[in-house]
Amino acid sequence: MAITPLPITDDTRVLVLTGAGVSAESGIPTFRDANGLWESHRVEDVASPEGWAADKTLVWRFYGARRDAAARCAPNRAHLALAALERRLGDRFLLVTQNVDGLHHRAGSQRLVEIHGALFQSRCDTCDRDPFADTETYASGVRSCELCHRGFIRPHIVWFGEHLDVDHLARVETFVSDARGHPFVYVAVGTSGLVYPAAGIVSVARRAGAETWLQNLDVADNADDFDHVVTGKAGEVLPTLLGVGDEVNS
Ligand code: BV8
Repeated sequence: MAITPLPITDDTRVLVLTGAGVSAESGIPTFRDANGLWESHRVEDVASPEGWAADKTLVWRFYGARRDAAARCAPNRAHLALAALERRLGDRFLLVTQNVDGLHHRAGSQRLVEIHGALFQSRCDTCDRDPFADTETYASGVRSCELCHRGFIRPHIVWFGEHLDVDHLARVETFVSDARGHPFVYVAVGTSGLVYPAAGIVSVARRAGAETWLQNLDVADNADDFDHVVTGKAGEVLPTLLGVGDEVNS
C-alpha cells in the first residue's frame, strides 16, 4: 500500500502518541498480543497500588523480568523515524509515549513525555525522594528505602488507578494550545486506544484544530476518532509517513 507522507510544512506542529506497538518490532511484546505481557499476570496483580500492597515480590518479579527483556532490545526504525522528525521540527514537535521501555530515549528522542513512567527508574513508595535510575531486578526481593527507613523501593511507573504526573499533562496541554492557529497534525502510533487519559488526547488535539492520523497494525478501539487510519507495522510505515525515509533508511 502506498504511504502518503503527512502534510508537514515549515509551520506545522506535530504531536505524536506512541503505545506498545512501536516497540513490538524491537522484540518487546505488547500488552494485548496473544502472548502479551498481561497474559502471564493479571493486570490488577502487578500494575496497581492494590497489587503492590498485596505482593511486592510478585510486582518486582514482573517488572524485573521486563527490565531484563527491555535491556536486551534495541530501538527499531519507528523509534529512529520519530527522533529524525524531532531533529527536523525542533520545538514544533512533541512525542508523548505510554511506553516505559526507554527505547525512545535510546533512539535519540529528547522532546519526549513518558506519561506512564519509566521502567529503568525507581522511587520510594512512601517518602518524596526523587525517582532515581535503577536497573536492579530485585530478584532477591523488595528493599526498604535507605533514606526514610519507612517505605519500600517501587518501580517509577503509573499504575492503573494512579494519577498521571500533572507536569506531564500540562506539557501536552501547553503544546496543544500553542498549536492553535497553526497547521497541526496529531498521530497515534501502535496503541489500542483503550487506556485513558492517553486515548483521549486525540480529542483534545482535534478541538485545537488538529488533523488526526492513527498508524496501527490493526483497528484500534478509538479508530473512529481519527481522520485517517494507516494500517501496517510502524517500523515499515513510519519512515515514509513522517517523511524521513531517506534519513532512517540510509
Ligand atoms: C487515571 C503501566 C485517574 C506501565 C499502564 C473505565 C473506563 C475508562 C477508563 C477507566 C475505566 N476504569 C478505570 C479507568 C482509568 C484507567 C483506564 O484507562 N483503564 C482502562 C484499562 C479501561 N486509567 C488509569 O487508571 C490511569 N490513571 O485514570 O487516573 C484515576 C485515578 C483513580 C481512579 C480512576 C481514575 C493510569 C493509566 C496508566 C496505567 N499504566 N502501564 C506498565 O506496566 O507498562 S497502561 C499500559 O497500557 C501501558 O502503559 C500501555 O502502553 C497501555 C496501553 O496499551 P497500548 O500501549 O495501547 O498497548 P496495547 O498492547 O494495548 O496495543 C498495542 C497496539 O499496537 C495494538 O493495537 C496492535 O494492533 C498494535 N501493534 C502491534 N504491533 C504493531 C502495532 N502497531 C504498529 N506496528 C506494530 N509492529
